[in-house]
Amino acid sequence: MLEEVLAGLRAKPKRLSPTWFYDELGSFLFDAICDTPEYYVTRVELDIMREFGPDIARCIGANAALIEYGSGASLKTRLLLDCLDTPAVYMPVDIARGHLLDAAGALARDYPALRIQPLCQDFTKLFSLPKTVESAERRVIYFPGATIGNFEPEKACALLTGMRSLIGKDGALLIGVDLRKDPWTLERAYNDSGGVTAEFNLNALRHVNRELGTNFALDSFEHRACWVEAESRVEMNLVSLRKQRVHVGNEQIEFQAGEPLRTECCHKYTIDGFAGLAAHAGLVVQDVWLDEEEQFSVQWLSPRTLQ
Ligand code: AVJ
Repeated sequence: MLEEVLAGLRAKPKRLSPTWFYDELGSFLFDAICDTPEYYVTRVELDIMREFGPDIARCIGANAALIEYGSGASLKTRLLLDCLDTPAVYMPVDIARGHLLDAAGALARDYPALRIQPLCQDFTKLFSLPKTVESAERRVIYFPGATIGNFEPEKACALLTGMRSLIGKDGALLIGVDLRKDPWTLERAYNDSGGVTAEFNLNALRHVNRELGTNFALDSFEHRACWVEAESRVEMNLVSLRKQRVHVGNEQIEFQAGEPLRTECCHKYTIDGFAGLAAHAGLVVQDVWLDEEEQFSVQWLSPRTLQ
């Protein structure tokens, strides 16, 4: 962890991985972001799942193994499970063990007939599947929440390629992709007026301080999120309010006044742009479900087959 953080802080511009947002307080703050009027992402995706759940379930079919990447609280999963025809097994994959097991436990209580097999794992790293999942009629990966947007296009492509090999030729991928829209809506979504996103962003420093014994002063950094057209993404930064030094391991990291530390990139796609990315990963978009205003998309992909 220390080495990874140090590498990011030595880089130019300085970076910190978005995974640092998610300690217990961070997960709570993220849920609070989802309740702000400005953050449309979760609300709109839930609307789509509510409206098209039965259609999506038909695509998935009966007896499928459902593998969810970055499962978190599994709220959208419930909407899906409610529509599914006898799923063979549900495998939530998440790096936060406590959160993963809590969510799995709650699901087990509400879906007593469902076989649940949680896996505590960083989904960006390779992993193998247990027999129950391997032997299901088909494997479907569910990757909701626009999390794919957190990866630079090249990394996103590598991740999709890994998913394709995990599902095999009969499998499929159900993925939530946030769409490009006017900059005002995008910037507002990451700068809510209640300051919840700012708290969430700063919490990454609190988390790093606790885990690595660093001494980031939370009051000398400021949240800034802005739309960067050339990269088609919202960039979240913590801007140093003064010239300062931070102890990290055995090093002193210097920040200039006004220097940004980038904590997250949220790439936004056009429908065609995402189809292009998927094609690079050997996947074909078969179906796209949208909300009325076309803010967000839930997409159904399958491996390209050679005829
Ligand atoms: C959970 C990664 C999809 O990128 O919109 C929300 C995280 N960051 N507000 C996103 C987030 C700031 C969110 N994802």
